[in-house]
Amino acid sequence: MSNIQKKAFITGIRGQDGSYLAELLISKGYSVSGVVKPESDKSKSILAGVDYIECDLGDEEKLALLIRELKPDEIYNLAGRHMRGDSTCEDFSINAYSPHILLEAIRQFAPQARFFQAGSSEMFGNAPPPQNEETPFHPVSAYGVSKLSAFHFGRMFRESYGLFVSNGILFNHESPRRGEGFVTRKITLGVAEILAGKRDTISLGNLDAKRDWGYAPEYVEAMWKMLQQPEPDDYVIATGEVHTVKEFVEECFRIGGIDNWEKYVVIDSQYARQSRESVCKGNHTKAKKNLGWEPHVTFNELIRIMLEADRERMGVKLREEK
Ligand code: F7E
Repeated sequence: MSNIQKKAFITGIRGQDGSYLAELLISKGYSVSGVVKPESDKSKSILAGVDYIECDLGDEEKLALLIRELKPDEIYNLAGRHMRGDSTCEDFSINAYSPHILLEAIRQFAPQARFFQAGSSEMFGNAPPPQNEETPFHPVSAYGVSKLSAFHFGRMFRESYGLFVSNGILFNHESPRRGEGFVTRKITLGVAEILAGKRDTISLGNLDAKRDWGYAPEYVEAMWKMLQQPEPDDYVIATGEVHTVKEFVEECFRIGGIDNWEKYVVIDSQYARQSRESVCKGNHTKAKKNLGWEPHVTFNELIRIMLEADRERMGVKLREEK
């Protein structure tokens, strides 16, 4: 990097990915700013050296002003709303339309900026696995449709206006910072609480659901790499390995040293998805070839990292692996 400090701007900076990315960029010498919801808890996930700016992602004027004043070198759009059964028009708009607002502001006020858009494997939906960048999208959820709209806005600004826009098509990625409503964290936290004697069971939806789960800090590294390329492009970021929720549960209880996991797991239909679930398994060959990116943390290591962190939060240690 040259002596001039690069400026990065991140939406969703307090989320799992945003916080890891901010840490990565600070370690690389960037000045980092990011938007947070005006009404959000000010004490949550504060990182030294980051400038947190209150701005609603639907506020076109303020976003444009921020881009005009900051003139960031790199913009990472990680903000998103998880849309399950009870999602709203506002959720859809945050996922689908805020990228358009940002891109329009970049076009007008910072056309040299490089833009990363966080897409999702849910854009593939029913497309047969394994999916790569050539696989036709076939979303089967409102969330997938919203993310696909953002993807196309990105491509459109790249092709029509020559902006540097790269889309990451991110498969599930987890960490100790994952929200507690996601299945992986629900399981690791649940097992840690069982071990600490704070609960007796974990209630889950569908144990047969399959996911391609990777480790979030590696996925934010891929985002950064995309914006360091000579040309913008779109990349699948995935492990290429699929596991069931049941396998995650079994492995988590095993690492925790608890036999007979079935005794502790309750199936509760309120946690099952209403619609048919798709199977996503990503092929990251292009990312490996162009970005030199590949995942290193295995399924087993991911679970151990997450369980260890949840155990530590409860002040109890995990047994050593034989
Ligand atoms: O579900 C099954 C559930 O909620 C994973 C987001 O990052 O990845 C994430 O979305 C699987 C599903 O994540 C429970 O049916 C079973 O098959 O952890 P999740 P998600 O919906 O895959 C995609 C790629 C994104 O882009 C999203 O932003 O686990 N499952 N039992 C359960 N899921 C939950 N939440 N709770 C259960 O009790």
